[in-house]
Amino acid sequence: MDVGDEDIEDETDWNSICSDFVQPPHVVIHGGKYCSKVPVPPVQRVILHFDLDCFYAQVEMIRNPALRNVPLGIQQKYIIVTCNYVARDLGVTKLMLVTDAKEKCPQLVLVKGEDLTHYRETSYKVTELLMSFCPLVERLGFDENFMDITEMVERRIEQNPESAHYSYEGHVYNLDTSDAKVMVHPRLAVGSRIAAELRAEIHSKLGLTGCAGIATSKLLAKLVSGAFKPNQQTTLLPESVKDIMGSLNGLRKVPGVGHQTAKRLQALGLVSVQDLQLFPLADLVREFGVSTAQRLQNLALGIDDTPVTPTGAPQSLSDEDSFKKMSSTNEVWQKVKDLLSSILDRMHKDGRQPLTLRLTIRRYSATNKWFSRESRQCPIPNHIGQKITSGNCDALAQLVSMAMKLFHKMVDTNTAFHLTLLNVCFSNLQAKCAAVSKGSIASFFTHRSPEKTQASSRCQEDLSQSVLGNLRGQVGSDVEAGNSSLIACERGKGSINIMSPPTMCLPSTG
Ligand code: DCP
Ligand code: MG
Ligand code: MG
Repeated sequence: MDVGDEDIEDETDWNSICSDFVQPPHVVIHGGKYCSKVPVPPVQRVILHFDLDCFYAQVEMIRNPALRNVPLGIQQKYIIVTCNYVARDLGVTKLMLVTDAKEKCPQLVLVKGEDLTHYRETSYKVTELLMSFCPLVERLGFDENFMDITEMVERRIEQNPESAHYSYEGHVYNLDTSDAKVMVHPRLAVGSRIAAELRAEIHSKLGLTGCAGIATSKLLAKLVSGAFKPNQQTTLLPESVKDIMGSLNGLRKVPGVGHQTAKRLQALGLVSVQDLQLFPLADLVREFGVSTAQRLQNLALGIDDTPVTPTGAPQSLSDEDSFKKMSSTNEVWQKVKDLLSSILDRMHKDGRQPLTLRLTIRRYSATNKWFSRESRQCPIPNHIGQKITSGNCDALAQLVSMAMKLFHKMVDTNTAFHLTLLNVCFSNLQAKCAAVSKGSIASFFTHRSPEKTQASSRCQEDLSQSVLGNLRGQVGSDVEAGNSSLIACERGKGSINIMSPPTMCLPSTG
């Protein structure tokens, strides 16, 4: 799980190796307009990317409708992790310091967002709803889902060939849909209609609004989904791939190119997306090896053929907290106990039996602040595992003692120590029945009992959720560093901080 793997970054875990990339699209764009004589590749797949609007704020506004019309900020530690669009209109932005936000907008209403229980529940409801239309749904973080609707589109066109003549629903990237020259790609047009229907469904069933991107790959769907916000959708035509890639302001904006990779690219003199597009592949290969080099260059060209990989139930459950300084064994013991009792509750609801306990620490380091996690793990004896599953409270004391042994393996408490993060994790989750072992989100749900509000404010869920958990864990330290861009780069680090391939299956960079 270790976060040491910092090459898969951003909000995505572009973690599969792409062996057979498609060739770059042979597209010539004239002033951003489609020219019908130019050959473009046929639309092979139709991929949707959904991203909910101001997600945590929406969940809070649903829980308390009085918050709908006031500027609302969701606070974690000293940061506004998100805010509703009323607040955004008044100048508040995501990841603003609370003090700055209050200065900008004194009437800002703050709600604590450290307990992720409701966000997690709502997040899974969205995935589950989408899965009821098509099983090819892949979660990415708490508020994003990819969906491969190619078959749905084909079926619709077969059943109703007229639908292929539909125009686009919503926006078309960089094009004016009223312009007669806008080429209708039947599959994308039908895809845009399906996206609109799914968004309407999410709204009518769950009361949530969000944006969607419609394109031929995950990379492009993700890039285009935020073109118009909030509560809108945008289709990217193959003719505009070059435009959208060219519009990205720096390599870090390419999903899949994370902080570390960008640094290595910069060392080669590459800063812009175009730099990477044009860089001799052989030179890139020398630095990254063949597959990563090729993948990186393909990403820069907007090429991505990684599949939408349906998300299963989480492969592990973990919880963590970060702090400025922890330097006594007693404090560690108390924190480990708190974290364990929170995941014990979730593990019990999940119904599977964890076979492994892992403890992760982060020591203070002035030079390597973000990526210096260490962990130790041990098997959980069957009798304790069974207590966890059955909700027997005795398990807590035994697990705390196991975790403290792991702690002492890593930290010599006879000398001074300075920790900034603790994470406890149950992994190797063993299903009790076949339905769960299929690992579907739906079965994960089915086997969960109704969730109570958790007292702990630091729940973290592995799988894509660890993106946010990890990131959230960094927020406190980030405030100290005053560096919010690092927060963003940590997101993807979170997404790889898991036992099994988690989120977006675009290739990793390293
Ligand atoms: N989040 C977080 N810490 C961050 C970034 C995000 O806790 N550094 C949480 C809060 C967000 C949620 O993740 O509500 C989803 O993140 P998005 O980037 O999608 O932001 P929002 O959904 O809040 O807003 P938008 O409407 O811009 O998508
Ligand atoms: Mg969002
Ligand atoms: Mg998002």
